[in-house]
Amino acid sequence: MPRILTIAAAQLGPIAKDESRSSAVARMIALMTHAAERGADLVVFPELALTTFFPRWYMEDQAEIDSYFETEMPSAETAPLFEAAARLGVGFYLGYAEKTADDSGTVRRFNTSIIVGPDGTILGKYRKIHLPGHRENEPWRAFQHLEKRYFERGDLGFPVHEVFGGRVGMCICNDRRWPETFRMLGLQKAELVVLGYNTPVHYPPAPEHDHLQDFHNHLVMQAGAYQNGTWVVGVAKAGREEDCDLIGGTCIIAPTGEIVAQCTTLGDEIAIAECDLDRCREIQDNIFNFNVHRQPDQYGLLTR
Ligand code: ING
Repeated sequence: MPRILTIAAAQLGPIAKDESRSSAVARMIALMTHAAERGADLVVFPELALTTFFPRWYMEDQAEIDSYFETEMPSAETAPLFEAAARLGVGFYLGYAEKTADDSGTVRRFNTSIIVGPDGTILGKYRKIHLPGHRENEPWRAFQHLEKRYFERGDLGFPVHEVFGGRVGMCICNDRRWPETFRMLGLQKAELVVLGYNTPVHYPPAPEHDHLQDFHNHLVMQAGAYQNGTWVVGVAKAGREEDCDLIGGTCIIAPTGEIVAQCTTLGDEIAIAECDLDRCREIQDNIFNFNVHRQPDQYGLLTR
């Protein structure tokens, strides 16, 4: 019996600074409903999908910063998304800013994603490990990228969850650029990696690469898929958001590295594909059969 998972990549267009969570949730429910009508089992939303990409601004007032974080999941504003998922019988991946307190009462803040089952229960959580950008205000930039200021590095590692009949891993945005991310998940035999991203067209430290953002976006996800024999679904928050152009390029990639579906606009749009999880075997049992071909004793530098 083939393990076919119908996955919808649910791209969001811009979320305005003053747009409510309820508005973003309503937009996501509309996409989820459309995806369910087309047979989706799993819907993947972007990184930080409940608010505008707030790390683009330097803020000092912690209350203002915290207004972009969720202290509970689901909350009153996000519960309708969980209820829609349960009603439609679909699971989903959601990226959001997580504010929590650890056992000692210390407040922690992470760039987080969760995977939620078709009954609305949270099946897994990931906290972003590769935080790009910078920590201090850098006025020379057209816009800031202060993820290192507003978030802590994730502390959950790169877990793979047995969900939706397969082995599913998560990552977030900049994580996808690092081969280590996909290899950590690949070494756990991930069959599907789901991720969201907010990627500006303009990269202030190297503007000569601005025209390459779409190429680099697909390059790293296609490589990650092929080199680990896993499906990859990458979902953008796209479009001109508060005067910052974000790339689209939302896509579903097979374990062969082929893009099998992608969005073609910079707005709210789904791309959908039937993903045969057993196709991972074509790669994981052959060209990238780690047990047979990989030489970890030669790779000491990788973790030194
Ligand atoms: N955004 C960007 C990303 O890694 C970036 C940051 C943009 C890095 C362009 C390099 C080039 O896609 C997030 N949120 O990580």
